Amino acid sequence: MKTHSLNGSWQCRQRPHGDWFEGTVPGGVYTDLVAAGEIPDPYDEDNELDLQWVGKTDWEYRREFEIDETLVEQDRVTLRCEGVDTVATICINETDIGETSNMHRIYEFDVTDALEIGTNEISVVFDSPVEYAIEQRDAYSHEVPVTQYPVEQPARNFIRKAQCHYGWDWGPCLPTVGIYRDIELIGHAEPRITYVKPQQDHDGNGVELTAVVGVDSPTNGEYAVTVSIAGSETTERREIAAGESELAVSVTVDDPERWWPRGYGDQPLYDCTVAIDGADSATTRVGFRDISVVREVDGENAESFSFEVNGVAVFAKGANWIPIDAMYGGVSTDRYDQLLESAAEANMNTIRIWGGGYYENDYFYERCDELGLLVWQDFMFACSLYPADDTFVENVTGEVRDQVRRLASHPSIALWCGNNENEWGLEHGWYGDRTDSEVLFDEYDRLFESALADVVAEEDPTRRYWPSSPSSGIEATDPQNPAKGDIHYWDVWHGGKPFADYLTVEPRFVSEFGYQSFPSIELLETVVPEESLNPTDPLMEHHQRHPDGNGLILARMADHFRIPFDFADFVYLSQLQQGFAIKTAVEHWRRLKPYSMGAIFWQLNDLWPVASWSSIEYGGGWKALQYMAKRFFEDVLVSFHDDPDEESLELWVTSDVTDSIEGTVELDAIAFDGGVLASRSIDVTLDELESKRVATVSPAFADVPTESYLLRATLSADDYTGRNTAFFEPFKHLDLPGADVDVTVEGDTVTLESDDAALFVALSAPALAGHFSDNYVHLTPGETRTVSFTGEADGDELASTLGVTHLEDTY
Ligand code: BMA
Repeated sequence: MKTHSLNGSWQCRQRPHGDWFEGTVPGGVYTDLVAAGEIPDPYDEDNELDLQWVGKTDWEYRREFEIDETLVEQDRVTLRCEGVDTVATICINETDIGETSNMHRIYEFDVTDALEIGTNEISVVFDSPVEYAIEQRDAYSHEVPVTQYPVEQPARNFIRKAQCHYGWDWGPCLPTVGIYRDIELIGHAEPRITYVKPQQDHDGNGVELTAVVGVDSPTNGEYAVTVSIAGSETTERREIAAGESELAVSVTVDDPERWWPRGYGDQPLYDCTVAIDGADSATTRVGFRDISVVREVDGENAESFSFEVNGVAVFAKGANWIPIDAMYGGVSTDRYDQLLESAAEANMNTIRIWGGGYYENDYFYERCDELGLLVWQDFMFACSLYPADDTFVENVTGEVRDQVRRLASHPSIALWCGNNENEWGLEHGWYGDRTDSEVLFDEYDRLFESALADVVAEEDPTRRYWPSSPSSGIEATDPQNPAKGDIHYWDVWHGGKPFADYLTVEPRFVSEFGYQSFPSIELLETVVPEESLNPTDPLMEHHQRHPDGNGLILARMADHFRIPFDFADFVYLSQLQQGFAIKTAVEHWRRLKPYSMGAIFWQLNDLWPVASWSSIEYGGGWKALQYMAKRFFEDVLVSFHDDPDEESLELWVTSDVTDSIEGTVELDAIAFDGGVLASRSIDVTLDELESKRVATVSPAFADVPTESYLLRATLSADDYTGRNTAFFEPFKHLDLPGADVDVTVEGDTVTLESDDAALFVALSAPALAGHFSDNYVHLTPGETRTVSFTGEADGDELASTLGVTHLEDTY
């Protein structure tokens, strides 16, 4: 077999007669236009609005390449395209060799007769994705409704392209085109392996691993096929017919080390090699784990929903993932490392790939395998209804087949989910009263309850197909039933309800809930001038895509904080508020385990500089929420349940540890200006994976005003420590005495000390990429805390850039 990559430098032009400029593959046209100096940065100010023509234009990419007889003389030469975005005609030496119409498919074309020894030319001519979607919509038998966003292009539901390329409530509308993944020629005379799906069957300590192997062969023949893994090996002879086929060979492995989600154990990975003797071989990495989604009926219209890995019920803690950049060209693997390692460092064990982007690259899933992050994988449909005629169904079932075959080997993938919020929109009448609603329901069922379910059953019987997020299951009609399946809980953001509303919700699994904040000033200054740094400045509003976003943030800020007059304070408080909202929800839902078994907040990352629900801003900086997540997702959590209707407070300990644990919680009531008002030590013993109330406390003291002290819980149980704090008045009413926070920096270590209580003490290192081991901490009077900085800081750099602020600075 011989391969020849066509990645690298190409030329690009506007069709039909634009000037050629340099293009990059893998990449996209917006990135190439910026690099060539043809357009300004689309993220800057409101340039996006003037750059909509790019998506309305046809584009052409071309390059020449040299090949010799060792490739051309193979029996078959295939052009393999891992990702073409989206509608394109591909020519080699001016002969059409194929067409594409789905960014999410892997295309292979037989180009055996199109190639010549020596210089060849390939061109990829892209139709405007905007015009194409409109044409498809206009040609369809009826209107298919779609959710709309402030800056957008129409009819995204009629093109199989990342839906957020058409604009979202956190993202720009930049409907790019491009060859966004690898493209190569593969020549072969013998069978070629096209995919390997290692399917595991766990029986006691042993695992039977069946390698299901896709083969593409120019001729008929008989071959020895060997599968080897972890010291075990099986060889069997197989007839392989000309054309595409599938074969399966099983091997039994005795008692391999198990792969676990982060927090429950290690992530051993084994190479699984499939060799077709004399022809081809392929190695995939396998993590041995038995995974299922447990659904047990436990009440009327109630059913559990939880991931079970190797027999252990795993509480899913994590965040939603959107595409890493609105312009995917030139995104380095470092950025994936930074985000996924940040997720793991914040004690997450689950990432949900949301259905409005694209199936991630291989590197993403490899890193999730290594880091122990379970992946909830949506198929790429979001916040819309979709056409479901034969052509569309064939296109999307092909897509799902391609992607399941590509990704099935990853131990991290926990379930396949049909779409994001399409069922919710349909069942809850998002698109108004329609006389043809029966047709829309039928089309929905055809796509998500039948066609995609069938493909998953054929291609990957080892994982559950879940029809939508949120959903209560196939055929259930209330996708937001908290007692069944997963829900998206948005009443506190979109519904404007107070944070305490989270405490009224008892769900089985929450796969979305979120609260917005603003990113750092340093990031905003990369896209708006300094004089625009005000949330309602027109340019800033361009970087806030939720129409009510600023109003919701400000209204809630007035409940909790003193209204700031300084933009830096506003950013800081918006982040505290976001962190506080999500903390309230997560701690509550963790306390409810095992009834509740998942809290996946919206959203981990951003794809451009914007006010959004993310915990990590564009560029990788941690917002307050990311630091708070590290604490509220700890393996063992100590938390207060503050029921607004009760005088007393409940103290809880929640364990995700598979051993029993034993220790104490020290409770201290501490006055802001020094002095411990009361202390108490509570012995705690928890069974494995248990969550329980360990005490009820009455925090009131005669003669001590409630705005002048806090209650601190410090847990120490076996190897686990944790801390939490309760306050008895809104933050805006606390009587803070004017703390002096002393900061000492030595290398990458920062020591903080305060005379009086200093709340939400925030360190920043604006010029440096990186983050602190802890941040937004409360310092009690006289307390010393040491944190370290991980990132690009040498010598005195940290000391010279370090900033510190705390709540009282905003008063
Ligand atoms: C959700 C998501 C996204 C959206 C977010 C914030 O429900 O599925 O579509 O961006 O809410 O509005």
